[in-house]
Amino acid sequence: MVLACGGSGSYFYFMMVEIPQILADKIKTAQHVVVSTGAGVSAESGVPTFRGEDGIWKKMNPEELASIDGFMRNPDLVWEWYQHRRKIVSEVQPNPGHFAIAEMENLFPRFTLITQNVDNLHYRAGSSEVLELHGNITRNKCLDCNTFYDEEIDLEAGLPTCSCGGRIRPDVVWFGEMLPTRVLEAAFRAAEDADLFFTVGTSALIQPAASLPQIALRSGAFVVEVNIEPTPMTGHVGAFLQGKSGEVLPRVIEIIRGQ
Ligand code: BJW
Ligand code: ZN
Repeated sequence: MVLACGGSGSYFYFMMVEIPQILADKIKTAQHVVVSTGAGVSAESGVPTFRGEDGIWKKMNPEELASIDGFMRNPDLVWEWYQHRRKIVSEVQPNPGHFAIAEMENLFPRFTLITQNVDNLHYRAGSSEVLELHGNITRNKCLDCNTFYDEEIDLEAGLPTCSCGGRIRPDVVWFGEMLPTRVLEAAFRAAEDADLFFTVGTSALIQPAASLPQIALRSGAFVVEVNIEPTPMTGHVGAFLQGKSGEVLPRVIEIIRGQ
């Protein structure tokens, strides 16, 4: 809500986060709360989102950078891009949205956090368990034998290879690739079981992540969307809280705490 007040011909605008009463009531009785996040939750930390005017895919081609075919064609380019993004995520800090979500896990009988983000910021904010649907940019794995490698990559030493001879790649999920089965199954189960489901900072376009709030809706959950702008989910949710997650979610915490 935008509140305008003024005097002597000048106006000052204050953004206020208005939490509808129905959501405040759901919050008080919720048994299993699920939060599912996308790139928007990290935008206020300075991590670029993918779509929209300033999104990564405005300047970069997802088929070249986020697909196995692109990696096989030009591994140097893909590695350089991931090393660049690793530098970004290592230099930024979690924001009040991440911290509010981390706090939520102590405030409900059951809580599940699901993210499409690979930036590790939920863990850095203190969340204890995160269902990372699209992997984690801080890890690497072998393309052939799936061995994980935690060591830092130095591209000046050449492209990294596994002891089996296979190519090492970032442990993230590219287009056309299956999501990690156990993580995805756990996310589906949580969406089916949730009675209050928050979808935060995602354009709700990428499957299968985009189907999670729909599953929650079909299973009877109250679904809340937090986003700076409407998405294909907006017309279906119980409440749309338009605003930055770093401002809206701390307000939700105040409601949970009864303030
Ligand atoms: C704020 C904010 C603030 C800003 N506060 N909000 C046809 C052909 C081929 C494939 C498909 C097809 N149809 C469907 C598919 C499947 C495909 C898909 O969904 N494609 C779509 C294009 C339709 N999906 C897949 O391929 C997945 N695998 C799969 O389905 O396997 C089975 C299968 C295989 C083959 C065929 C069919 C089925 C895998 C998807 C992997 C996605 N990978 C990426 C890259 C990860 C690695 C990396 O980071 O490098 O994941 S792409 C990118 O998009 C990244 C994200 O996790 C993902 C979602 O983006 P997200 O988080 O929603 O970000 P944005 O930027 O889109 O939105 C940000 C939002 O925040 C906006 O709404 C803003 O308004 C908002 N915002 N600031 C609150 N401060
Ligand atoms: Zn290997």
